[in-house]
Amino acid sequence: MKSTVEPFEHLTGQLKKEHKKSYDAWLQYEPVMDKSLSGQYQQYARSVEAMETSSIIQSAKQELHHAFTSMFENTAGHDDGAERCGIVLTTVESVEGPLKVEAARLSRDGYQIKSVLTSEGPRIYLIGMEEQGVLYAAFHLLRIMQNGSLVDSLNITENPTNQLRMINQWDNMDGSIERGYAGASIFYDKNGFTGDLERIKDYARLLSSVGINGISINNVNVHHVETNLITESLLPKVADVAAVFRAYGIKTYLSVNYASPLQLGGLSTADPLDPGVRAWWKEKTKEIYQYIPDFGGFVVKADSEHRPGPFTYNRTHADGANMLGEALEPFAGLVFWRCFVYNCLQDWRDRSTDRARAAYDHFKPLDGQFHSNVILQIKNGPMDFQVREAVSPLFGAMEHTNQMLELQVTQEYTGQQRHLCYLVPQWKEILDFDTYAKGKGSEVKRVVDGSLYQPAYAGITAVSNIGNDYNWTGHTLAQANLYGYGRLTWNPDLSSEEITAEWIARTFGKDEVVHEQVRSMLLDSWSIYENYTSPLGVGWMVNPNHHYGPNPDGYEYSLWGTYHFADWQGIGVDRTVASGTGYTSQYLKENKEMYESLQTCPDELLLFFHHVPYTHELKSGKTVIQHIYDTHFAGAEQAENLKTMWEMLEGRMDGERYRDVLSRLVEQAEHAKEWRDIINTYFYRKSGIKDQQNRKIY
Ligand code: GCV
Repeated sequence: MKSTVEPFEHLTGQLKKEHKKSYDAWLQYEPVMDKSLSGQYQQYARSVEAMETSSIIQSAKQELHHAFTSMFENTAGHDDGAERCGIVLTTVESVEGPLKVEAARLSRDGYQIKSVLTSEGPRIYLIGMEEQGVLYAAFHLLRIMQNGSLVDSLNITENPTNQLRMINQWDNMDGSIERGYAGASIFYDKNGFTGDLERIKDYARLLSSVGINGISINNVNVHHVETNLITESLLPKVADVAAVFRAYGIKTYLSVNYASPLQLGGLSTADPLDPGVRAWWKEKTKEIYQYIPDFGGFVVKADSEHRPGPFTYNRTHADGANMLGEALEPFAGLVFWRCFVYNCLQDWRDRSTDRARAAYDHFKPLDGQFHSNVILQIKNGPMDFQVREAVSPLFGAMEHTNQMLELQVTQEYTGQQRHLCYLVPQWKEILDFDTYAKGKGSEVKRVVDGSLYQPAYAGITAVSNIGNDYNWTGHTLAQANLYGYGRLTWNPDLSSEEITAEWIARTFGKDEVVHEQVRSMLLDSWSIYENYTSPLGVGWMVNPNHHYGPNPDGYEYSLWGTYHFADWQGIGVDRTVASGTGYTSQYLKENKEMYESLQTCPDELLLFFHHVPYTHELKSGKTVIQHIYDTHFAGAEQAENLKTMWEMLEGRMDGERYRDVLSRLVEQAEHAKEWRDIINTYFYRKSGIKDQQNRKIY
C-alpha cells in the first residue's frame, strides 16, 4: 500500500545542519585526531562488506559509512569488499568455520565483534545471530571508536538481558504530546501524520543505537481521532512509519481504544465475551497485518482515568486482554495490558481505599488467567512516577503471568526537562529492588528479564522524552535519560557510572573537565531534585494538571490535599496493616516487615508508609520537620551550584549546547528557591515549629 505522504526531508535536513551538535545527540563522530588510532581505525574503515542485503544490514552499513565519513578525511568505508581487509557484516547463518560455531551461542538479538588477522589482512567481523544483531554490533564498534579505544584485538560477545526493550510515545494526532517537554510530536501535526520520515529515521537511529526494539507510536489515552489509526484511512501511513523503524530492528505497535468496536465497528457493545465483539477484533487485527506484516501488537490502557474497559461489562481485565490476545495470536502479535488501573475519583479521606493498593488488588487475583501473548505492563511504583515512591508489589507477585516494567523517561514529575534530573540512578534502584518472590536475589530486574519465572515474554518499556525540538529532549542533558534507559534495558547490570561516562564521551568527547563536571552534575541531580521538592516519599506537591512547580495541596486527583494527610501535628500516609490501609501486606514477608515497622522503614520512604508527627526522629537523628527544612535549603543551594559547575565549561564545547543547558540551569536555580520557600512555608505554617537554624521562612 503506497501512501501519498510528501517527505519533509528538507526541514529535517536544515535542522540537522543548523543545530548539528544538539541534533546528533550521542551519535557524534568527531574527526579522530590521534594519528596512530586513526591509522588503525582506517585500516578497517576502508572497506565494509556485507554478506546479506536486508534493510537492517543496509542500515548498519549506512551507520558505519556515515560515522567514518565524519571521523576520517579520506575513508569512504563502503567499498563492499574492494579491499581485502576491513569490516565484515554477517549473520551467524552466513558466516563459516570456527566463527560460526562460536557464534551459535548467541541469543536472538545477540552479536559478536571479532578482530581477526586473516591471510588477506586484518578484519573485524560483526556477527549477529540475526540481522538486528549486526546493526547492534555496528553501533557497538562505533561506540568503541567514539571512546578512542583500540580495535585490533576485539573479542566481544553481547546478548541483551531483556527480550522486549520498548518505548511508548504519548503523542496525539493533533501534534501535541501528553507530558511532552521537548516541542511537538515528530509523528503528527494538526493534519495528522507529518510525513517527515527523515526525522523519524533519525529517532530510529538513536533508539536502535541503544538497543530499543519496539515502539508504540501513539498515546495510551486513545482519543476519538487516534482510534482511527487502525482503519484503512490511516494504516498506510502507520505502515510507512513501521518501515522506517523496521530498517532499524524496531517493531511498531499501536495503542488502541478498548471501545473501538463501538466507534469503528458500529457495534452496540465492547463486551469482551460478546461473540460479535471478538469477531470484530479478529477481523480488524487481520486487516492491520495486511498493511504491516510484522506489526508488534497493541498497548492498552483500560478502565483508568476515564478510559473505557471491561469493567463496564462486569468483565475482568483477563477477559479484556485475552480477547485481544486471541485476535493477535495467529500473527504472533502481543498485548501490553497496562496495570495503571485505579479510580481517579476516589475520596482520599475515605481510609478504606488506597490508590497504592489498586494495581495489586485488581491484578494479583488474575494470576495465571492471561493468554500467553498478554504481558502486564506495570509502572515502577504503585502511584505515578514520583521522584520517590515504593516499588510496585506486583513485581514477582504473579508467577504465572508475563510482566513488564514501565518507566517514565519523560520527566513529568521530575522537572519536566526544565530541571536537570538524571533518572538512571533511580531506575537502578528499582531494578535492583529485591522482591524476595523466590527468596533473596529475586530482584525486579530478574522478574522482568524473565530469569525468575521463565515467562513467555518479559521486558522493560518507558514513556519517551522526545519531541521535535532540535535537541530532541528540550534540556540537552535530558538526552542522557533516553540513552541511559536504552543501555539499562539492554543490560540492567551496567552501573550508573559506566552509563554516564559512556554518554558523556559520546556526546561531548574527551575533555576531562567536561567529564568530571557533567558526571557529578548528572549523578547528583536526582537527589538534588528530591531535596527541594516533595520530601520523604510523600509524592506530588505539584500544581494541578500540568504538574509543574510547587503546590503542596495541588494534585488534581486529591481534593483537600488529603493524599499526604498533613495536619498541624504530622504528615504521611499510614499504609501499615496495624493501623492503616494494609498496603504493606501486598509485599512478601521481608519487605512487608521492613515497611510495616517505623524502626526499619527506610527514611526516604517514611511518609509513603507512615503517618508520623513532625517531631518524629529520623535515622539521621533529625526530626522530620528539620529534615524538610534542611533538605529544602540544601537543595536550592545545590541547584545554584549546578549552574556554577556548568559555567566552568564555557568554551569547552559548542556554544549552542553550552547556552541551552545554561539557560535551563538558571531557571532551575530560581525555581528551586520557589520550591524551597513554598514547601518550607507550608510546613512551618502547618506545624508551627521553627527552623533550628532560624533561616528565613516566609
Ligand atoms: C497518559 C498519569 C499522567 C497521565 C498519563 C497517565 C498514564 O496520570 O499524568 O498524563 O496518561 O499517568 O500513565 O496513563
